[in-house]
Amino acid sequence: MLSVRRLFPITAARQHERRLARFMTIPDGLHAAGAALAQASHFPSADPAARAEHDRMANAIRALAMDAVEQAKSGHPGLPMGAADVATVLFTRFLTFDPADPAWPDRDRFVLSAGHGSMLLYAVLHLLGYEKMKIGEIKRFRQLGSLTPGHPEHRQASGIETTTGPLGQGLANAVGMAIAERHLAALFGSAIVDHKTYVLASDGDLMEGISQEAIALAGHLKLRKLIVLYDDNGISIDGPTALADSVDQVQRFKSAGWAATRIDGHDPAAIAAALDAALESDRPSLVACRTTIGFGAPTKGGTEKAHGAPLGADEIAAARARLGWSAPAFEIPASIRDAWRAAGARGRPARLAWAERLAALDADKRAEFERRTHSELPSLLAAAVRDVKEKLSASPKEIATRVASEMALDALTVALPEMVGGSADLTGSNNTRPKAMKVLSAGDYAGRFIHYGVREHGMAAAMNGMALHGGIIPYSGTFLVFSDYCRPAIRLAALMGQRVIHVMTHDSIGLGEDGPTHQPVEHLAALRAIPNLKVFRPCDAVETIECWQLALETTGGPSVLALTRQNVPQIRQGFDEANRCARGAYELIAAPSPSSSPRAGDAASADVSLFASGSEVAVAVAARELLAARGISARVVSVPCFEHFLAAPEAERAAVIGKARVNVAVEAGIREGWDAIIGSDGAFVGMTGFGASAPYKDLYRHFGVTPEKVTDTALARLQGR
Ligand SMILES: Cc1ncc(C[n+]2csc(CCOP(=O)(O)OP(=O)(O)O)c2C)c(N)n1
Repeated sequence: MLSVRRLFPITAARQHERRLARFMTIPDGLHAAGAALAQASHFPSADPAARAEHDRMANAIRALAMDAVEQAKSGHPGLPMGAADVATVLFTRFLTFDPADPAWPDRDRFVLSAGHGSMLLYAVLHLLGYEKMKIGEIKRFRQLGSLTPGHPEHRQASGIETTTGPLGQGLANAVGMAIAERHLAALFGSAIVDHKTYVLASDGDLMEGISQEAIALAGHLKLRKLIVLYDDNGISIDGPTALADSVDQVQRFKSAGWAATRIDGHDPAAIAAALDAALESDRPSLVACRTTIGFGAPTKGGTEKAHGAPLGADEIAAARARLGWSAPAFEIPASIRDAWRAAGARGRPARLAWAERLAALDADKRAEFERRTHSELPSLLAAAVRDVKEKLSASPKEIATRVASEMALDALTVALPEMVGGSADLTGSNNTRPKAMKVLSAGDYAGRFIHYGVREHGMAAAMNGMALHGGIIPYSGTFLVFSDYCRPAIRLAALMGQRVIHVMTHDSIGLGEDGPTHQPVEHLAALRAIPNLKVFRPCDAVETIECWQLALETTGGPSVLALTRQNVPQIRQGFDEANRCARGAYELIAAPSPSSSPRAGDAASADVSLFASGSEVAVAVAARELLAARGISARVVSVPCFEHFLAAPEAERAAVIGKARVNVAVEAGIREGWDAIIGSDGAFVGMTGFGASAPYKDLYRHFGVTPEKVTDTALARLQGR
């Protein structure tokens, strides 16, 4: 049947239409079953009135999707129309939530991974009675400033759990949400944390590579409360999915450790039965729901023509007739609206009962739960940072910044129990697992360290899901060069303003022998180009703990900590309470005293300002000495975070940049981005192409990222002035 259907989707569409026609002849009076439908525990498949009521409720989604896309003159009607039956059963009978409190921590999560079908979500939220999702928002679909952008954008207040659009991300976010649920349930008990994560995923979601990383991790961790409804319509943009795909998704999920089944996605009884079974499963569940894209549209339904364009007035009129939908555009008949509202009201008693259980919880535990769900940092953070700094001041360390990061984590993860760490199979290299941290596994969800496997993309997207879920600060590790494998998820974390922290070690040619495949060159610049992402590159152990503190305090966005493999000297000596990295760039070493140069002594009159980040700060410090030996005064400015620096007031920035005759920056990466600090007339010492395989000191010499090169560059510039 599958192959016939995929080869002849229109035939399949017609079959669905015929079945639909059987239900559309029921006269209006029989629809009075209304809200009673929402009360039943199982779908009364034998009850024609209840079935008709279901159809009318599902058709409300279809009508709103057709109308909104038509009015916007763009959008995707096919998925909302095809998946309307699935969504109706899920939202009216299974999902636990309360529109009156969209952020209720113990609500079930729903992720529309196929974000292009956004009108499905907007229609459902409107129908259920989410306060902010008024009909005016539906009418302003895809317009500037509306709550109904082209793809769903995370807004907890209006019930959108995550931003989706790049296919596959939502599914992987949901895995993170399901991990968060299991973890918090293990800590706070199932009376306080006990909810499901539902996903609606499309063919495209499951074709994307990230889906494999996500489902493999979910299966391994036995995330039994994760339920994926697959909108198995066999159509994508180019036509039948058979053009490019012949995977048996049910088998694929099964082999990843999931329970998986295939049903008719237009049969509410089958949908309900599959969901009932999924709720009993000891594994995550896939329900592949056979649907017809654009269900109801007479000529475009079942074809790619329904996917991503308005159906047109004639097709909409014909679809309305077929569906038995006579209400004008954007109008929902009162009986149907009431039935949806009744479904929306289902969760209120559960929420109130939960609030009572929370109130009855031990006071300390309750305070901790609330602190974590409100993203409040504990007061212990400052003390932990101070403690590490004092230790480093008493006994300075020449260590790699990745090792300094481990030292920081040893202290921070004790102070912040909400930190959940991990690594994409580079735990020993990334130094992200403090010795005392237990592993989170299917047998122990209370653990706090996740072995993500070699799955950088899935890891980064799951971290977004954990942050979105709340109660957790996810951090993890990989090599900086593999930030490319995480980039789509990091970009979404930045767009959504989610606090996730990526430890990315082996941050330059300084990693040495692994060679150019592993040596990031353009990555710092590429990451700095992402809006609302902070890229920290500390120069030593003291800056490392300071950058960690700043990343943790950045509640409104993600951070990357770029850390060295190789040892670096501790340049920051002596105890300094202030977090100097908070300024993004600061004068680390002033120009030498005036005795060695008539121009020396202050930022304004130094001959040379040397700017550097990370391991190259030590290069700049050595260059300063070489210049001093030649009677040239140079100051060193450490630049651990462009984003903090560029956000500082102009006068502050000008003071840090100074007025030396020559500005030179040194970083073992490409120049891109540095002009904002050194000016387009500044000199840059760094990389212009890929690295090479050799011991790292040889590489620094080979590529000229050395104190001598910095010195020569500065001298040449001074002579040219
Ligand atoms: C990562 C990514 N690549 C490409 C797209 C563009 N795109 C949007 S929907 C889609 C495929 C549509 O097929 P399917 O997922 O089956 O959705 P349906 O046609 O059933 O609505 C594509 C390629 C995207 N949104 N994300």
